Amino acid sequence: MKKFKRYTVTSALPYANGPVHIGHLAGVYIPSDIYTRYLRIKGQDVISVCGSDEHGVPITLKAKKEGITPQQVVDRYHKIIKDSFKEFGIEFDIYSRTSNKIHHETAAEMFRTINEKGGFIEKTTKQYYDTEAKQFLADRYITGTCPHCNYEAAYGDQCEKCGTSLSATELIRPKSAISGAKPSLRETRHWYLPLDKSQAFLEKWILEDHKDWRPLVTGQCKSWFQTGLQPRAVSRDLDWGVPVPAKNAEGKVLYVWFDAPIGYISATKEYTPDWEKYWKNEDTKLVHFIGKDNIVFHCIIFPAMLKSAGDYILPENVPANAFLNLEGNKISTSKNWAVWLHEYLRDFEGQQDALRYALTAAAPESKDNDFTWRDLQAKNNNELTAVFGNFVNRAAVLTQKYYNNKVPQPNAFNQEDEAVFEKLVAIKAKIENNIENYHFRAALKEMMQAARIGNKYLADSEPWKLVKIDPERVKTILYVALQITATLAVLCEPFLPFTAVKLKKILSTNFLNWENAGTKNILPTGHTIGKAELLFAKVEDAQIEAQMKKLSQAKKNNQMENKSIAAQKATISFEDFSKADIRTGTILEATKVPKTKKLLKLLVDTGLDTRTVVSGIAEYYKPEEVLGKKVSILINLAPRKLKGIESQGMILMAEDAEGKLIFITPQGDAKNGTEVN
Ligand code: B3M
Ligand code: ZN
Repeated sequence: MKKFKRYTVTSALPYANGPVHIGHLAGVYIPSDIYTRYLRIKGQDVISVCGSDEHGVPITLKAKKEGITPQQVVDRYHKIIKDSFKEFGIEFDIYSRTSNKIHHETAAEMFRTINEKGGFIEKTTKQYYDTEAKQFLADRYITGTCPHCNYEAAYGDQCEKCGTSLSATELIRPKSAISGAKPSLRETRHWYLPLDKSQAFLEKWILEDHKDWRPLVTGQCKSWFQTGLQPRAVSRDLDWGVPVPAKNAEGKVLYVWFDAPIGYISATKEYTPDWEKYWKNEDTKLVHFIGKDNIVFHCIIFPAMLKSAGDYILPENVPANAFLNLEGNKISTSKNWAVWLHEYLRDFEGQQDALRYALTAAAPESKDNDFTWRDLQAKNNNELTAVFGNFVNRAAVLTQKYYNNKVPQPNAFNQEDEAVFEKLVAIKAKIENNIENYHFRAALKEMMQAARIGNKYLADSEPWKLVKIDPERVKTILYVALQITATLAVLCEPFLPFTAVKLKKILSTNFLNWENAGTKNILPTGHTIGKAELLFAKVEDAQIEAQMKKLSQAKKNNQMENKSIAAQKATISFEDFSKADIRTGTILEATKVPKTKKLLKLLVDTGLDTRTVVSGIAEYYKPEEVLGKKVSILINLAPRKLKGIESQGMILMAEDAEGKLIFITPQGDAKNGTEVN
């Protein structure tokens, strides 16, 4: 393995169109913070850079909706996000923002460099234009029905329901997000990054040279490669963003995903004039912390940009996480189904480490995972408080009581004592190995194991009983216990930074470091420790109940909203209705459509014939569950191709408040082919 001299650690730039929630924390910011804190303690040269992503259509849309300027939107959220990170102990060396001058200059320069090297192609294509609003409709300015899963509110760049990345012209029934009008196509000229030309290089670099990347990451890259990389537009017709620095580029800005990752570089520039060593030196290890929805941008597009710009290093690893759910449901900003960091900090004052602990333990490192409030309470009360806190408190209080706060002189260590030290050394090595390989959950478990060992050591040896019978042995026991607490103060720092500070204060030390952690004399005999104080506060039932109440309120509001969304559609005539030919039928065969999450291919007996229908129900039904099912089927819907399969009809489904699809099954024994009127 290559030895690196320094580290550049980046964390995905949060969009400044809303506050940060626990999904962001668990997926990106806590892991990157653990990693960089660890490297700093080990004395490595490391910078951790981040900042607000202040361009892109979601921001201009929000501004429009609220009747304020995009700058006002980003100013508001930049402050909330920056302050809450700081209060939560996410320790960036710099938290910048992409509306900064230095970023505009850096992004423009990168564009110019690539352009001068002939790294772009220019193409004129037809794009949607809103004649009422008199503007082109980039990305989220356009919505419509997803051609893959039929979701009606898909965006021009992506369907959030099935995750497919789209181009606006693929949408069925496109609609302007500004005026609601049906857009028309107009010619426009843009710059494209010819990713197809980088495919061979990227494939080798990812699939051969970086076999150690997470399967989640490599898997997504592979599927992009299989489809074949396509040239990707890096400019947009918008008035919010970095103006394209080229001739004939009036009214055009850089695509947000072109400028945002350059934000890592501009942040570094803002941090130090010596920035080049963090971006252009082969001895620097570049690591991108991101969520799984950002994989293609960090593993394919940004590396292709860096490579065409020349002399930049590429990431050594991109440890992307899957998603964190909340109480069994997908976190959703629009449904307010989330735990917002700034609100947590207000509701759980001084309890940052409780959330850091719970989120690290539940980190979605290989697949989506769930966060529950009861779990946070249990982890805080039964593990942090009852094990870690209890142990430290006993050790400190007994030292105070028996030895006037001084670390006692130990006698010879017995087997148990030696075993404790051996275990601490092993734990420290496992933590190192796990963190260096981005296994933060496992690393956290090991750290907690050290606390468990301490707690058990005191519980088993019962110095409070022994003190009357064998005071000499008690000296050794407390000496050992104090060495464990001091080691814990070091080992817990990457995960529980607030606890580490408190613990160092209790131990009254400023000389602990990663090197001496786990040794037999990290805390020397005669050293005077400080006053014992409680490391963790309990999370009370009332706190949890208040949060659950908030969530159930959000659920109620959504149901009300859902009802209003499902309000009656425009009146149609009887003729209109009778055009629809709906029959009862039976599902004869069902198979999953390969490489999709949502689609089942069904063979349906309609009474008239048997035909193939592709249905977006795979998330709720396994093929074997729908075999033999009686259904209602619309049979005269114009056939259309889904994933290359011609679908000849539509199975009628109801969608409940949670989005689950339910079959409309005829009651009684309707023969196949019976008309539904
Ligand atoms: N702002 C998207 C996101 O939060 C985006 C990340 C940019 S990283 C360069 O998912
Ligand atoms: Zn879709």
